[in-house]
Amino acid sequence: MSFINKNAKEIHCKIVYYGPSLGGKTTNVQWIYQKTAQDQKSKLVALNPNNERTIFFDFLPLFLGDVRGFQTRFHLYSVPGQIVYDASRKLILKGLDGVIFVADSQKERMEENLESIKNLKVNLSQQGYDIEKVPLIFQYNKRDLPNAVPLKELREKLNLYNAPDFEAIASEGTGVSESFQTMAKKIVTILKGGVVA
Ligand SMILES: Nc1nc2c(ncn2[C@@H]2O[C@H](COP(=O)(O)OP(=O)(O)O)[C@@H](O)[C@H]2O)c(=O)[nH]1
Ligand SMILES: [Mg+2]
Repeated sequence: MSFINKNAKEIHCKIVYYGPSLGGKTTNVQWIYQKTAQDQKSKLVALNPNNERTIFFDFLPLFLGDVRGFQTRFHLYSVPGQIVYDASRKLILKGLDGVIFVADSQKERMEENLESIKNLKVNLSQQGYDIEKVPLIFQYNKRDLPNAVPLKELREKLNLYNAPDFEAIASEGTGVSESFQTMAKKIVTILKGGVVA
């Protein structure tokens, strides 16, 4: 759920990057941070000092325009993907407006992708969200690697929700902005009271 700051005339929205360990969640958030001008963003914060580099920051994406005189400030979080950090993942999901699921395209990582989606579904429902209704985007990352599974197969196996999806090479920035902007626009449409398929 978005949070409204009437004094600052801002609506705060939260996007969570979810997915298996080492899939590229932190790389996505870091890329957007680096591409955002200094005066539009907060500091980049590391949540816990494990090797998963769980990070967050917030910023004002200028391309969106305003919602009835309010600017939209987006908070981006990367969750830790490893199974042992389930408590942290649950906590980070609280108050979310949308999820970008970063899948690792490598054949060897398919099982972990599936496991992570199952985990997302359970954790969302524990927070009172329905995976079928929450704004959701799939990003098939690491398309540059030779062992990447064909797009069609990823779609069939992972995107059971007919969510918008994108191919990405997050380490080169490919597909990162597209994924974020599609999610941000989706959230703003909802804020404006529009219908989102
Ligand atoms: N080859 C390749 N490596 C990537 C890509 N995206 C991220 N990586 C690398 O994968 C590793 C894990 O990325 P990270 O963002 O930390 O994953 P996270 O655990 O999901 O946050 C890092 O070494 C990244 O540089 C990609 O598209 N292609
Ligand atoms: Mg990470």
